[in-house]
Amino acid sequence: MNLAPKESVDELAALGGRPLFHQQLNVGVPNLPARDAFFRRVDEIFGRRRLTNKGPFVIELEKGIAAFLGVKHCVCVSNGTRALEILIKVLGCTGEIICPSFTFVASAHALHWMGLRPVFCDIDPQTHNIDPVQAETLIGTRTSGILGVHVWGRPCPVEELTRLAREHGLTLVFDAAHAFGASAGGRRIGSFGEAEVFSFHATKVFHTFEGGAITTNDDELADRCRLAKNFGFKGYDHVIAPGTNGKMSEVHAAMGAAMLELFPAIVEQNEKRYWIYQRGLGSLEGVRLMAYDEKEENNFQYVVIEIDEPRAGLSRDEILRLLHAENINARRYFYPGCHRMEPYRSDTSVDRDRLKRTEEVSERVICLPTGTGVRKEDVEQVARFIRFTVDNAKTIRPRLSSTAIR
Ligand code: T4K
Repeated sequence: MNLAPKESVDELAALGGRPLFHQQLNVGVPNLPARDAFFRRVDEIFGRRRLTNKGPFVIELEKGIAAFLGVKHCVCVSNGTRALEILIKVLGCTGEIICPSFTFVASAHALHWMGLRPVFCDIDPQTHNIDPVQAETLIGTRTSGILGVHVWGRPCPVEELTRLAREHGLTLVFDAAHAFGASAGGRRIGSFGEAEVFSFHATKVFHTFEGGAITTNDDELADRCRLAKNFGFKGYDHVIAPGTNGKMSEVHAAMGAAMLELFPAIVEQNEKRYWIYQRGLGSLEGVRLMAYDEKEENNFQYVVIEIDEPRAGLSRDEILRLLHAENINARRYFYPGCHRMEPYRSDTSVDRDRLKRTEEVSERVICLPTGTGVRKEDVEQVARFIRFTVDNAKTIRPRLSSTAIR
């Protein structure tokens, strides 16, 4: 049982009242299949004693995902970060790669870890996706590619980036970590650029506990990724290329198989929660709820709001502090932007002026709890609570202490 909605400012947990939720309400609570759908597959794994390395569940999952996304090849990998690293290594990228700073730090780290330099590009503040106009200005003699990111599962400007890459002879890949089941121009994400990379981390709409995949229509590239994720082995003792260990295990793939069956139902539940937030917050002064494009397929896994401090009467961090006190563990992804994280912030050649919109957006964004692990009534409570804070901003603000966001 959680508490009834707040009726007065004195009841706010940040001001000494009791929290709205007894237990923490998190962003990223995993969606789960029925126990049986998972455990009967685990039983099969025990029976076969095939635990990893091209096991039947991995092969089945790769086929299932490729069919679902409408792409020729899906190569399952141990996680999304490793999948990015393998892909850019196999593609032979060198020097600099243009990518947005407004993304999860793994996008940039994967490049850095492979000895490349991420050149950070600003975003379109409306979509939070990479700005292709600025991207073009960043192309230099050392640029070998572009890494587009479909932030929040909304497609980044695929057409413009494809044109840019073609005109300048650059490699184009996409970080589609958020975009499983989403479409761009009516076509499911997964087959754009040379290849795309998904994350199947536990917090993702479709997951395999930990996991990821590279998807592509390029037969040779798929073969090379398969080799690379298994130490370069072709057959038992024939190593024909350098490689690493990026294999997905059978238990992970078993979870994936169960999740794939459930995926449409999860999206339906996500969408319901998104519309509850939309009804609760859609018209609230100073709060912009990022809309999904109804012409596209969407997975609705991220519910993102932006706080316009002058109009809301409270800053993003003040609202976050109020939410956290109520045990609503909303997140400020992707604060403060990769370029303000190490090792990139110590790189004195990074021009922060160029990344103004990234900095502005990262000061305004809040991700709200959603997904099948969060009850619809709780979503309603969260929306009502945010409305309450904005409606009472004038009274709340002077009483808020300046404790740091955790
Ligand atoms: N590119 C992009 C654009 C990405 O967003 C990501 C990952 C990647 C690449 C890399 O893919 P992977 O290598 O991860 O496959 C999380 C995830 O760890 C990360 O996968 C994700 N993006 C990112 C957006 O969010 P954290 O540090 O916030 O996650 P974590 O583990 O603290 O979980 C968040 C909350 O979820 C927890 O506070 C509680 C809840 N939770 C989490 C887990 C793992 C649960 O309730 N149960 C769980 O099992 O980064």
